[in-house]
Amino acid sequence: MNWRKLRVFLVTALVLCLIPLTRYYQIDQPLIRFLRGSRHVDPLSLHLSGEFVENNLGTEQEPDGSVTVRMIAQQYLFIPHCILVPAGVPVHLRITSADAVHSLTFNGTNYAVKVLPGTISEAQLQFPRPGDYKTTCREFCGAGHYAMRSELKVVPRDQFPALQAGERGNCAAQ
Ligand SMILES: [Cu+2]
Repeated sequence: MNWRKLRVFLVTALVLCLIPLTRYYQIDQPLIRFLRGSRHVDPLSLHLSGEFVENNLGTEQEPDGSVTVRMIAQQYLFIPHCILVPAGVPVHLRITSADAVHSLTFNGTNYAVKVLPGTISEAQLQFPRPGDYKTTCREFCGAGHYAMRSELKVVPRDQFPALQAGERGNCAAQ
């Protein structure tokens, strides 16, 4: 094989490798899915099955006193729209996107969580004092990006367990 042929071969091989990369979201990748493990979710079926179905979203009390918050970010809202957590306890946030890349930020804090479709973003948060925080999307995600806001309500720690299970999930009832 002479150098010219080798060069043509290498360029062709490179181009053939680049095509699948540009079609990243259109191919099924069993190996990547396997390596990603449990953090992988299908953005198209979030509302149908799995961890992010509607009645599983919001705040859940864990046996050790901490809470887990599950959310979905989508153009142009966060679900649930208003979340409720107790003050001074660890908050495990699990959030995924139904469409574009978003970024959930809690105004007045340093917390910012990048949210990507196809994977679960996890963050450990803690809010020392009761209060209301505005949450906004800080990643330009489309025409309605600037309206993508929601709320976080931090209630006193002893008040939270007294709430009914249905009232803990989000602050719509408050
Ligand atoms: Cu957004």
